Amino acid sequence: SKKKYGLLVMAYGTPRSKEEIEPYYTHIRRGRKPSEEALTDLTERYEAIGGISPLAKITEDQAYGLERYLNDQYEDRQFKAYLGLKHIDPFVEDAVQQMKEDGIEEAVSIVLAPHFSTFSVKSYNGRAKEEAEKIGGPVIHSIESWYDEPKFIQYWADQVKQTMEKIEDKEKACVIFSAHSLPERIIAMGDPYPDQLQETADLIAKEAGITNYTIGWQSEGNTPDPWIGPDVQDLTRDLYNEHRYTSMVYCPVGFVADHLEVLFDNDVECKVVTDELGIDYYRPEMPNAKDEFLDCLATVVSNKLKEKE
Ligand code: FEC
Repeated sequence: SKKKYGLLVMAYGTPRSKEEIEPYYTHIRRGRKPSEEALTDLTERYEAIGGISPLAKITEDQAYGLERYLNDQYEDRQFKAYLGLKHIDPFVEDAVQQMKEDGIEEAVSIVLAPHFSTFSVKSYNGRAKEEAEKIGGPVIHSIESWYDEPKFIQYWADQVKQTMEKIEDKEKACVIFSAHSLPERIIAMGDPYPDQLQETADLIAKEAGITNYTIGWQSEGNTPDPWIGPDVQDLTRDLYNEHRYTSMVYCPVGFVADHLEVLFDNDVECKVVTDELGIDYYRPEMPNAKDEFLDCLATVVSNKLKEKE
């Protein structure tokens, strides 16, 4: 019979109802309740994108879609997907416990975010391994990053090319590749996150044949520490002032799904700036659970398994 193999898919998580916004936000803030004002602000952002984020469903479709792609590919083993979320149940630890209960001895883990950082990928993988050690759970082979996977680059290059076809004056269009900002102190800690975003941007630009592009940061948190910049909104104004671009193309390549940080921070907030400048706003489609993307993730996982065998 086929060997049972755990597939731990980790992602950020999102509130599934209005009632879940407060506990979710409290978890993000490491147990500190948000102020009434901050909670209202966040609730209004969810309302602006339709009440609740589409992320919960997309994350599930990605996890179970990836499981299906891997099971089609392998004859000797049966993958079983376990969803482990960072800020809402099922938490990363719940998924590890479930794997143990199901008798899984070995697993591979992937985070649904392409770039490594101590604040994101390292913390997901750390939580999974810590729980596994604590309960004598499965051996977990963790994928650290996949920002340069050729199928990932190809996905975005295709999206950029398709978007460029809609733009008449291509010389006057600029692409902004962005990721979630993080506190600046990660740079002093030698975190590879900013360099990985730059490399993703360079690879996509080369493949898509574009030269007007740059990287930027978005969605920075509401804390007193300095965050990595330039923020995509400020960057839009600076690029316009310097080059008089007439179209801006936003590629939030640090994310893989339609969610608040894209549907609000790009589609509402960046759009306010392009409207104010009187220029065109474009935001290519996110990978979500598209076939090309599930195939990309399956390649990342099978490369990891080949590497250790
Ligand atoms: O519900 C949705 O549709 C959106 C889900 C969502 C994703 C996401 C991705 C990332 N975050 C990262 C880091 C931080 C840091 C802080 C922070 C704060 C928030 C808040 C919400 C939120 N994040 Fe998030 N993030 C998403 C949602 N994030 C809501 C709280 C309100 C706000 O500040 O807007 C600051 C924490 C603090 O206060 O100390 C840091 C990173 C990613 C991308 C990687 C990943 O997906 O893991 C990094 C999706």
